[in-house]
This record gives sequence, structure tokens and C-alpha cells, in this order.
Amino acid sequence: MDLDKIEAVEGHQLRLRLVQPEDAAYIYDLRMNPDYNSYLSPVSGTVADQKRWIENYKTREMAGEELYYVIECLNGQRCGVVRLYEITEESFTWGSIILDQNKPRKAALEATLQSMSVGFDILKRSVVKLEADNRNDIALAFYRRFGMSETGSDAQNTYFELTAADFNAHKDALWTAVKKHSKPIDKKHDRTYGSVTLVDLPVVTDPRGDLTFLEANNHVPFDIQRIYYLYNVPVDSERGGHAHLELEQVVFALSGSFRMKIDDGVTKQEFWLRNPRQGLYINRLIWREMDCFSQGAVCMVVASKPYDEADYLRRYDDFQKQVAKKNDPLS
Ligand code: T46
Repeated sequence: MDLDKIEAVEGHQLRLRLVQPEDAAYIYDLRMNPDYNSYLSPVSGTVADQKRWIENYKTREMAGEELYYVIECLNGQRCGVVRLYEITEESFTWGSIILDQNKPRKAALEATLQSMSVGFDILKRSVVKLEADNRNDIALAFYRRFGMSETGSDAQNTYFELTAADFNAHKDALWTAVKKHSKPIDKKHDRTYGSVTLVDLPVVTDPRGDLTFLEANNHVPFDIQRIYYLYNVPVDSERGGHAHLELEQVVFALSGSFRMKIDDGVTKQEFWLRNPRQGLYINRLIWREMDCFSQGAVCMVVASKPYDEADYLRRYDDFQKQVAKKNDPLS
């Protein structure tokens, strides 16, 4: 398997990336949510069970039997999941798609095109199989519009297949529809106050290994004036717990992983950093906390200014006051 191509698949407004154990709580919430789970097999157990399920799935992923993706907007916001399973020499089964309220317009079409492309264009399988619950009118209509052929039905489900040839015949028109009816998400750095964005770096791969680089005012949207790194971090350590008045930074997990909890004073998000080719750009006036460091994790930060303690807001109420001031139209 070409793991590099399979690991992350970028489209017009969405990225598919392989699921990680840290996605357990997100997936558990999705599958327990009655708004999304009506036509899926029921889930029981806990988030810890879901995490164990993902860990077991990772062995099937390594064996090339199954690919389970988290669907993200290009700004890193998760908005759903989709799965390719029962991958044989010739075919794969597609399903378990869920999209949540963060999905952009045309996300179902785009995520379906992207995930089917993995099966057809990357894995080179010649046919996909899938089924839809007979009560799920929206899915049935969607699969028919997508050009899938019905192969049968029973009391519960209708069964469909699509060949690689049919997929290739339809896909350009379907991508045109995605582009026409959706807005591309600006994944370039949003430099307004209070924003965070995932930043992808280039990689040069050859048999000697991978090489990634970053350039000031290109991959990182500022003049780099300082670089620092965190290492020998105990796994139960909690760092951060502050915001900056003027400093902009991009944070990378050069090795291992950790969680960044991000708060702009209104919305809280969390990002798991684990890929040395992907950093988190954190603008001014963002409260950040870091925890869940893996053993041996190394965090590298590139910063827009030298160290200055006066730039830190280390008390949450001071941070909230600054956010309120920034949002005050008369200030
Ligand atoms: C941030 C997160 C991701 C310096 O003397 N020079 C420096 O460049 C830095 C970054 C820190 N220090 C001193 C200040 C403190 O006495 O090192 C000590 C520990 O710093 P702090 O408690 O702020 O470390 P973290 O890991 O909580 O936060 C750091 C950065 O300070 C912060 O800007 O965003 O990493």
C-alpha cells in the first residue's frame, strides 16, 4: 500500500485522514448521537471501548484490510467519518459515513468522491459494494444520483455496486458540482486575531528517509524571530495555560504526540499534533493548554517575536478582558 497517499487525502474543502485512538471520544459521540445514528449498527460500551476498537482496527489497517477516515475541513475542524472495509484483491465495501453539523456544503458528495478515489485510484480496486437502509431515502437517492447500480434488496437494505469504469466516467462532473456549490475553505493562514489554522509543510521523500522544511513568510506567515522546543516532558505534564497579546506561533510535534486545547474566548477546540509535517498556527489572543504528551514527545515552536514575559496573559480573566476589549466596537 502507498501509505503516504492513503494517510491523508486532500480535496476542495475537505481532508480525509486515517483515524487515531485519540479520535475515540469524537467517534463515540457521533455514533451515540440520535441525529446521526438512525441507520447505523448500534454502539454500546464506552469511549475506552471505542479507543480499544480503533487500536484493534489499526492492525487491520496495517494489513491493508480496512481504512477508517476522519473527515476534516481544511482548517482542521472534524466533521465526520467514512470507512472502506472488506478490502479484497478486486473490491472494497464502503460505508459508515456520518457527517456532523460542522460539515460544509456538498460535504457528502466530496467525502464520497475522496473515499471512493482511495479505493479506485490508489488501491486500484475495480468495484465498490455498499448498502443503504431502505428507510434512508436521502442515502438511496444520493447513491442513485452518484451512478451506482442496484444489485438487490431485502426487507432491510438495498445493495449497490459501482465499477471503477463507472466511477471514472462520472467523477469529473461530480467534482464540478462540488466546486460549483461549495466555497473552498481558506486553509492559508487566517491572521485575524483569535484564529488557529493547521499548516501543512512540504515533504521530500527518498529511500534515505523524509525531509521537511519550513520557510518564514511562506509556510509560516511571519518573520521567525525565535525557535524553542519542549522535550523530556513527563506524560502527565500540563503546559501552556496562557494567551499572548501580540505573539504568533506555529507549534509542531516533531516526534510523538500531544493535545492542544485552544480557546478563543468563545469557542473551544482541540487539536492532536502528531505529524511532523503539520503544525498548528496560533494567532494572538488564543488561550492554549497542552497535555497528553506521549513518551518522548518533542514539541517545536516557531515564534514571531523574542521571548517577552510582558506579552503573556497567564490569568484566564485577563485573557477574557482582552477578548472583550477586542470585540468592543467602540474600543
Ligand atoms: C507557548 C507554549 C506552546 C524563556 O525564557 N524563553 C522562551 O522562549 C520561553 C518559551 C520560555 N522561557 C521561560 C519562561 C518560563 O520561566 O521558560 C519558562 C517556562 O515557560 P512557560 O511556562 O511559558 O512554558 P509553556 O510550555 O507553558 O509555554 C510555552 C511558551 O511559553 C508559550 O508561548 O505558547 O509553550
